[in-house]
Amino acid sequence: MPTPSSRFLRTNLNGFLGLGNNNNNKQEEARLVQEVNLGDPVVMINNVPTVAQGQLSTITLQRYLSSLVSSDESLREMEGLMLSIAMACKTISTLVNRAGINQLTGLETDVMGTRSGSQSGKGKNKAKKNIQGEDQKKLDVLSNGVLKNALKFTGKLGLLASEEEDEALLIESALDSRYVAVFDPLDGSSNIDASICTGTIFGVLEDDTVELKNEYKRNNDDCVRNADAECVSSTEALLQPGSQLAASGYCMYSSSTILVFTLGGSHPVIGFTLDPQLGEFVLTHPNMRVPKRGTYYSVNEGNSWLWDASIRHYIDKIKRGEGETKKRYSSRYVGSMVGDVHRTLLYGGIFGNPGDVKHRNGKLRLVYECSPMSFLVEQAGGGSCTSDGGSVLEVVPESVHQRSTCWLGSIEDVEELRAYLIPEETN
Ligand code: FBP
Repeated sequence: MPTPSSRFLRTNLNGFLGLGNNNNNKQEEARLVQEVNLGDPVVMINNVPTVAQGQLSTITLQRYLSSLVSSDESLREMEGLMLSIAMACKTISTLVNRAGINQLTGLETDVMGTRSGSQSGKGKNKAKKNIQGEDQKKLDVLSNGVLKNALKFTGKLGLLASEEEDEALLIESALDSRYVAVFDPLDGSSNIDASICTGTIFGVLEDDTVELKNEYKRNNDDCVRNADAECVSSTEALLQPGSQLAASGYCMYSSSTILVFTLGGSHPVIGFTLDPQLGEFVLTHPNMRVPKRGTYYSVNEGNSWLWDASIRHYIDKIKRGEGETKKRYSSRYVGSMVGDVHRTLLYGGIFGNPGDVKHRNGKLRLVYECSPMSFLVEQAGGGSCTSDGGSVLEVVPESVHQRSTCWLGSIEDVEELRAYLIPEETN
């Protein structure tokens, strides 16, 4: 991981700390350069990094993770995975920021006609679609490539699934690794050409992956390959309920680039902001907790006429201030799950993609959108449920790209909603 040059830090830290150029300050500056780069292990209380006021941003992601590993060696592989995910998110952040400059907006297309040898040679551009029939944006495909390769090269993953890959991919060089990963490389990409916030969502599952090896062996040490000669897999290793996640998170590309994740168990939900000067993710949110109750609801009301009556009733009540708090709720909806969930994590309230008579299971995908985000929000003290009031984290996926309804946010708001979703007799 590239570290900022000490000359860069010297010039900037002097200004940042108002240090002159005499010797004592040089020692102070050298101590801080050391501290920012690697520095002493971070003081952790219950796995929450605890630093003096104003010192947060001296803790880089690398330093936080190496401190975790120094007290828990079993996290070594996860450290490598998270650093690679962070590196990929930095790259995607640059691609997104420069999309207009580098002509990376718009759809990924196939030139039709030339392939079928038309005389004119001038083929018609046709939008490429992913397996769900959605048009792929150029940045969907690019981000997918960046994250896929970053994860592959860790050597710590045997299998991965992405919104932009038709099938799960087996990583031949790491068949006996401990982890498998799922991700949505650029969520909310329908907003990308308007430079509205988008994000990357990821989840890491543990799996003995013996099955992977067996599948490979069954194919005479080979596998079925896709057009890019990658190994596709039909294994069930990825079809685990969200409650089995070992880690999950997102990276939001907006006015800031913010990486938020949890390693589950007794680990907090933690946030790092990309410092464009240092080129490093630095700690800004050491222990994210969703407020117990909020005053915002975040859902695409354009579909309200198609919703189940119970959902329309709930939204109507909280809008009018006739809900449990008697406070009137305001609507906030970006249309990018990462942006809407990040705001809900910080300010409270409830976000949902409820499904409706036309799309029973809503628009979001269970394995790499709903499960990782519900795992994160529940780890931060919030709640989540499906539109029938059940637990998102207990839904066992039947396929990698299956859709699921999904609500998440402040625990009291989710509980209030569930009272509308679950008929009286079962309450
Ligand atoms: P993708 O871009 O990953 O397909 O994301 C789906 C998404 O854009 C979510 O980010 C967002 O919450 C939802 O769809 C918006 O759905 P709708 O258009 O129904 O409001």
